[in-house]
Amino acid sequence: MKIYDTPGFPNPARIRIVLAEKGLEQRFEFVPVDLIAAEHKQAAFLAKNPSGVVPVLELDDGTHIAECVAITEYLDNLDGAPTLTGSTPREKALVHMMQKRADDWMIDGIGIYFHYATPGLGATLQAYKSPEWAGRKEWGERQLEKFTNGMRYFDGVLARTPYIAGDSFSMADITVYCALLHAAFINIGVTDDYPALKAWQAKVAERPSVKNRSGQ
Ligand SMILES: N[C@@H](CCC(=O)N[C@@H](CS)C(=O)NCC(=O)O)C(=O)O
Repeated sequence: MKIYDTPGFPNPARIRIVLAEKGLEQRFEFVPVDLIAAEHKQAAFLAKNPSGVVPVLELDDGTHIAECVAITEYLDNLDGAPTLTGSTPREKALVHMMQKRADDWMIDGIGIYFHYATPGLGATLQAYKSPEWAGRKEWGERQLEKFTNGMRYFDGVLARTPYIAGDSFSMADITVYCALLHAAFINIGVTDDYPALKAWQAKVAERPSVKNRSGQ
């Protein structure tokens, strides 16, 4: 099986952490995609994922699975412990609820801010993101507000529970952690205003799957 991704980028990191958590890395070949050159916006890649984003999982029968949540579900059901998407109906529901918040508020929030309110990944890719329009930067800035509100929300959650969706580390933790990686890349750190989030971030950073993952 193959994973098309771009080492060092936040959404690819989500899947690399999942693979490391489950001890599945050796079963996959990583195929690099050049985001800066907009390789993911060309026909060959769009045939694999019409959304034009990485990562994409390619199964041995040629099936392509895009979207980190879908890829994580596949990997979680494939093999290996621990479970990252919940075991009981209650756990599964809580993981997915938190995952949706982590996606919308955190990883998409910071990603859209980066691409719309800053020069993003440079001129070649920006041409594919959005043509110039008056409200573009303001809309990007709004996404930063959403991300900041998300940090406040998750700080409150983590003041009450050890992990985002309760007692166990899950894909929602991985998503929030990778959103914070993206934020750190553009010099937006977790300040002392968010003590529980900051302590959780330091704890997650020490997990072998995070610390020693491939493609950093
Ligand atoms: N919802 C997607 C998001 C994937 C995503 O945005 N990936 C980024 C890399 S971190 C990307 O490909 N960005 C290129 C672009 O937006 O043009 C997922 O869960 O896989």
